[in-house]
Amino acid sequence: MNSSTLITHIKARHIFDSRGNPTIFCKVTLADGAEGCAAVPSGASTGKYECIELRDNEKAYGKKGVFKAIYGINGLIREQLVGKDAADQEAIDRLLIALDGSEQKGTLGANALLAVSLACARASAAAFHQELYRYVGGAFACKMPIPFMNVLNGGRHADNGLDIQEYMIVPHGATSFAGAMRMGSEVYHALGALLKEDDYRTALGDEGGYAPAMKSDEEALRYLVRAIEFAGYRPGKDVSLALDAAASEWYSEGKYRLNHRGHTLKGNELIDYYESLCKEFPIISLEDPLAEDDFEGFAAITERLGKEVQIVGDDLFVTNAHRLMRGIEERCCNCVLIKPNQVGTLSETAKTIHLAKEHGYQIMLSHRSGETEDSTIADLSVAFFAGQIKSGAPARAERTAKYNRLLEIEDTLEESAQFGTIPLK
Ligand code: 2PG
Ligand code: MG
Repeated sequence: MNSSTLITHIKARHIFDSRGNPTIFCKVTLADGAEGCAAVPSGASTGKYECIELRDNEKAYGKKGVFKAIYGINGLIREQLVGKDAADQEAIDRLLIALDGSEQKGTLGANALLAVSLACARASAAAFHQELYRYVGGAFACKMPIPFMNVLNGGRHADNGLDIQEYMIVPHGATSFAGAMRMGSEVYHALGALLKEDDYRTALGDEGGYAPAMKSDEEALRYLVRAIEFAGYRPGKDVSLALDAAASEWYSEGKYRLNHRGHTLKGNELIDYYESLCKEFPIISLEDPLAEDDFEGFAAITERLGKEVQIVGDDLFVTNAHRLMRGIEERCCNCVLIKPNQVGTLSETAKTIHLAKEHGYQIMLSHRSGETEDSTIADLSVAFFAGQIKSGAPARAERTAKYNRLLEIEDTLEESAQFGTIPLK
């Protein structure tokens, strides 16, 4: 036990996220005066197996207040955690889980638990005078992730009628994180210019990407390829494409209803459709191509496309080690999306990552569509040697907070920094 890292105070209050909804900000103070703060994000296309985000469900803030969750932190959690060692992350997280006592963390709220869990890690890192990525990842944490930038928004993140939620560019041809950001930002602006030229609106969606009312997924993808070329890069060589279909949103009674296409598809027809998109466009990664309960469909698409294309489980796994274990057994996906707020504590996030790595899965750290200026996922991507991160477009402060933090880490690492590689295609 290290007496300087004992928790002396915990204080939570509410702040606003990028969609203008309340969320939790928490500060943990230790015996030596070190402090750590964390703010939690919030999703829109939330998986039904995610841990529960506790909201007040009262008139104020359109039922989205977080006062109950804050009350839990400033009451029971503070009472039980003061005097405990913030450097013992496992023990802190175990205690938080026990205090909540429910399967999906709906008693105190996964939002409350995560705010405290991350603030403890940050406070302890500060007490040891270490950067968070070093504190969590150790001396060899030097691998910079490839950014997956969502430059065209659809689905629940925009009101343009596009079925696919995220159209991402992946500048894997760069040799450094800074170089990848340059490519991504140039392509993003090229896309804006092309859309403007064709009289498409250039208003932005929730994740900072453009949200034009396009006729089809194919048209959106054609624009992305043109934007890559217009910016002077080679599609598929310097910059490739990735999609997050968020297909749970389309699923009902065994079928997938794609509003834009105006028809309903069976799982195998949807896989045919993805296969044709991957043939026509330089797509290297497909996230949530099928719905969260469709393990069979995920196994089928992984078998059919998984050697060439990364198949990412988000709503399917919800950063949960048990769900991932089932996916491993049933051969679903080859990459796991990691969102700490889906599971509620840093220790459980780490456990899922380690399980994924043991079984040869790739991992991608991820933001949520409702974000804050907190940049913890940037540090975690380096700490866990993730090699991949998605944090929206290279625009809007809540998105760039993560990218800018990674630029800072790369700059600090100097020669030791290594840039991620894409294992497929
Ligand atoms: C996703 C996320 C983040 P949301 O589906 O991957 O891009 O969206 O936070 O709305 O669940
Ligand atoms: Mg997703």
